Amino acid sequence: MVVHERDPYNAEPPRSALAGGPLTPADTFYSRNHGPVPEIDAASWRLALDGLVQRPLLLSLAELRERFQEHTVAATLQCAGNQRSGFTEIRDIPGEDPWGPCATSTARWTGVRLLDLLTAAGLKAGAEHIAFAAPDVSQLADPPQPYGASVPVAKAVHGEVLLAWTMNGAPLPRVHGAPLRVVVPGWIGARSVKWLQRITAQRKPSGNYFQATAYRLLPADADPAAVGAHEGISLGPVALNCAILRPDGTVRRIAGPAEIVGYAFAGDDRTVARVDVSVNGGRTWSQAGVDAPIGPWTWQYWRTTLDLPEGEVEITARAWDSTGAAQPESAAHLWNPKGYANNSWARLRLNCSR
Ligand code: MTE
Ligand code: MO
Repeated sequence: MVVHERDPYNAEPPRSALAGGPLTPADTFYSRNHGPVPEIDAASWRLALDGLVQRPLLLSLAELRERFQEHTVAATLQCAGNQRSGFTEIRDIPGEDPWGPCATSTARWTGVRLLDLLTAAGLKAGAEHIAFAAPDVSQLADPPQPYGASVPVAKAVHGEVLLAWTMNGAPLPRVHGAPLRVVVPGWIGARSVKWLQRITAQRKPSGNYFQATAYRLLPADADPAAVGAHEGISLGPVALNCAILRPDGTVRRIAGPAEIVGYAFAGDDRTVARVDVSVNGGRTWSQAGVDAPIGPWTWQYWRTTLDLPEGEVEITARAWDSTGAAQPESAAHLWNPKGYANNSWARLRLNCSR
């Protein structure tokens, strides 16, 4: 893993580790933490569901599993800070890790539908947002506070939003949120709250620092230390993006035909419709083959074989989604003070010898 920070633990896999296929093993899956990883005793743990509901719930893991039907959803998680390193090349972003293109991974998650819990509890009129609360206290929040987030009811009651205890068929690892985490497919990873303890139906989005202040897109000239809560654009659905996974740029290449492989992720309920690849800095492009997603909520792999010229080579890739939207060319006009949502064209520099 490429470790950006040990405490809190923040790490992404190398490109080559993701190149193998669309499901990411748990020990290769990126880790994004804002505080210490809590150790929760699953036997005494309880999940509370309260707020604007007719029948509040308090459930043990066993009760959750007994009362509700189990569902499995393959979903890609992606941090809003994925590809931030493309921004820091333009202008420094103090206090934020320079994530490369691998702050994203895909797993099959098994658990219960948030929809089914909300149906059992019965939403009251006025419930517009579903807030999630966890116990891990982040010293990076202002003021320091446990992690939290929310999604609008319209997303919460889509059947794909899970409360999961299993990842790729094995118990959810502690670092990924055991005993129970939220999985909000197609939305930025920040909404998929780990170590879930409490779900609250409420009128307004969560007031938690990580919903109200962080994970918002601020204008380039804003001072993130000075802006108040609720400024900027709250991030939800992931923006269309792609990355080159193979070759990975770490080994010297021989010029000539090479298979180029990557992922593209359309976010929310869109799919990837086309990926173009260039090995001459965008003078000419060729269309890559795009794999079908392994489920409606996952990234898609693409591949093509192109002749790598001798010398300095820049491989460039750009994707289109099912609505016809394309990735922007440059990160320069996307730059924002917290460094979120850099979905500009993927670029990889290589040196090829004869
Ligand atoms: N949940 C809690 N309780 N604490 C956190 O720090 N980080 C969020 C989200 N859920 C976080 C959390 C962010 S920003 C991301 S991108 C994903 O978890 C990362 O999930 P992973 O570490 O399992 O890859
Ligand atoms: Mo994130």
